[in-house]
Amino acid sequence: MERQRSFSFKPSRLLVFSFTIFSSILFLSTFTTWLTNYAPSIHQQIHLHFNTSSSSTSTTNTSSSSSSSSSDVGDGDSVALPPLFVHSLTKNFTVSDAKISALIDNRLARTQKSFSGSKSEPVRHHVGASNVNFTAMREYETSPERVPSNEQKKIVALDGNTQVPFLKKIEQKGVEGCDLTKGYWVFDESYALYSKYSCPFIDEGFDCVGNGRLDREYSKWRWQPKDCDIPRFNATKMLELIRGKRLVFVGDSINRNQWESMLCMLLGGIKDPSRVYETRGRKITKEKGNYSFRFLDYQCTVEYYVSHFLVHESKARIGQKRRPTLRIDAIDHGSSRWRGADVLVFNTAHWWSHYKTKAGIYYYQEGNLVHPQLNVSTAFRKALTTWSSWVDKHINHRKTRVFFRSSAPSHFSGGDWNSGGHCTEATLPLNETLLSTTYPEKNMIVEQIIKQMKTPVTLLNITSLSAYRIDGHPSIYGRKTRSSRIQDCSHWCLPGVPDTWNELLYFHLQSR
Ligand SMILES: *[C@@H]1O[C@H](CO)[C@@H](O)[C@H](O)[C@H]1NC(C)=O
Ligand SMILES: *[C@@H]1O[C@H](CO)[C@@H](O)[C@H](O)[C@H]1NC(C)=O
Ligand SMILES: *[C@@H]1O[C@H](CO)[C@@H](O)[C@H](O)[C@H]1NC(C)=O
Ligand SMILES: *[C@@H]1O[C@H](CO)[C@@H](O)[C@H](O)[C@H]1NC(C)=O
Ligand SMILES: *[C@@H]1O[C@H](CO)[C@@H](O)[C@H](O)[C@H]1NC(C)=O
Ligand SMILES: *[C@@H]1O[C@H](CO)[C@@H](O)[C@H](O)[C@H]1NC(C)=O
Ligand SMILES: *[C@@H]1O[C@H](CO)[C@@H](O)[C@H](O)[C@H]1NC(C)=O
Ligand SMILES: *[C@@H]1O[C@H](CO)[C@@H](O)[C@H](O)[C@H]1NC(C)=O
Ligand SMILES: CC(=O)N[C@H]1CO[C@H](CO)[C@@H](O)[C@@H]1O
Repeated sequence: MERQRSFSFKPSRLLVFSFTIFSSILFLSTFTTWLTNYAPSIHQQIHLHFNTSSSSTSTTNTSSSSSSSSSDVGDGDSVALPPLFVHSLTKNFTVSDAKISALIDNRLARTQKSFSGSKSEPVRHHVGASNVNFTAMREYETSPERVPSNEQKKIVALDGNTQVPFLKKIEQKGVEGCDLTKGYWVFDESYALYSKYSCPFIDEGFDCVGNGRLDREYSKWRWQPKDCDIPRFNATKMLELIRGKRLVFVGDSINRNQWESMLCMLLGGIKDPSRVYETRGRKITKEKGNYSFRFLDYQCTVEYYVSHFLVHESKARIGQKRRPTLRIDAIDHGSSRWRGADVLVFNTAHWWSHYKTKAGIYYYQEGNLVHPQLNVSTAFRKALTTWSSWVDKHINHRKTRVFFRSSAPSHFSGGDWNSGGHCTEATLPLNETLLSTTYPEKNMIVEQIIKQMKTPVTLLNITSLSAYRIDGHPSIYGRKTRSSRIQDCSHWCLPGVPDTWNELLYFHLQSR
């Protein structure tokens, strides 16, 4: 009875029925139009990937990437460099979750092959034309939370030859007293944590993909400490940790690098990106050094203040002229904006160079005295002492967690940053034997000063682990208009190495 009644076509039901049909059609056609509009970028993507693989033939010569370049990439489907979104943006398009997991499996299997170095026959896959659920793919691509299960992950050792199935569940090994700085980089297909396409905050200098860099391996290495595991970054958890708080980065452009990475990583935990904005509507550029991004859903801000030296850049009359000096006895005047932060991440290092400090000649100033000459180490120590006194005086360590990030290594070979130094040929991390073993003196000074402070300061000791990552710099991909004469082997592509620094920061914040 009931059933019969429900199937009878009353006029009102007919109306509802036709309306449903109509809106479905409307939705479908809108959707189709939308997809059609996406088409140009699809082709560009596929084109890029085609070039990627062929270019790796000529530029890399390692066991891992040469094997990938031997594979057939004729259908535009990338073998070694597989960001998922490439496959997802196809015009013909049905929705099926089963196909997605098949695609991911497939993709992982292929990548494993390409990195095992044992594959000799060309691989011919037509995954590029697969039909996928776009929503699901985007989520996979952009959200750090969506990880393929552990069974699907593989570890590839640095040399690319040994391959260890990663079958065990990630169990948190004991982290008490674990030295996070000792370990190795493992190739992990489930990284990067975000992409250029999911994060609008990457500025030109770090946007290697946007500037034409074709290889992607550099964004897929995960730092594995020898004696413990660090948890994968969980954006939701991190946002919970800083709910209602101010997370503030203060330092040079390498800290801006890390800050932008943090913005991108956190965005993975936000459903509506329009609820993340710069409080004064500023766009990130190299020049302005003053940003505060608000995450409305968590009532927190993630801020960056430029300060090359942490102390005050000033001017003084020397002879006839007013010349720039550095007040190593006075904190940066921007410091009023650092106060009241809940998490502070400082750094300074790169600007303390012969070149940028006028060789220390009539540059460093204390009170009215401009030192005729002072060596960098002495000046650096004095400046950091000024910084440490400021922190001890103005920071309430019960409210604020203070970090100091150790210096990040540069990788110029054949010259310096301003004399033809380069790093563009590197697409894989350095092998242990090639690491420079000299530990920077500035880090030792930082360490000594932190030890004497009243305020507990956590050293984010990223120097040694980053030293492997010669492959992580923008090199010639630090700007849209490429010039091979000046390369950037100091900053880092995003996504990339600074994401790891932030995972360490997350680890420290979380495990208090
Ligand atoms: C690549 O490596 C092979 C063997 O290691 C070597 O013979 C060849 O010269 C290298 N090619 C380039 C371009 O470096
Ligand atoms: C889907 O697209 C692929 C490649 O673009 C093509 O080979 C295939 O025929 C298309 N299928 C349909 C049903 O349009
Ligand atoms: C597509 O994927 C999303 C995310 O997993 C899911 O919510 C949605 O139901 C899927 N759509 C269909 C029609 O399966
Ligand atoms: C991330 O953290 C949130 C909140 O604690 C939790 O619900 C979620 O399961 C976590 N995601 C992963 C992948 O662990
Ligand atoms: C590092 O490189 C050297 C020389 O190329 C090689 O002999 C050594 O096996 C490599 N070590 C590792 C851990 O790959
Ligand atoms: C940072 O890590 C490196 C590598 O383990 C170590 O040699 C150095 O002493 C550490 N520095 C500090 C201040 O802990
Ligand atoms: C940062 O912003 C404040 C307030 O808008 C301004 O007074 C200050 O000069 C800015 N500092 C820099 C380095 O842009
Ligand atoms: C800098 O000066 C100090 C004290 O005069 C001296 O001990 C140190 O060796 C000097 N460092 C350099 C790099 O010249
Ligand atoms: C940017 C770039 O290298 N583009 C090349 C991609 O590959 C095609 C065909 O191999 C070349 O014609 C493009 O110049």
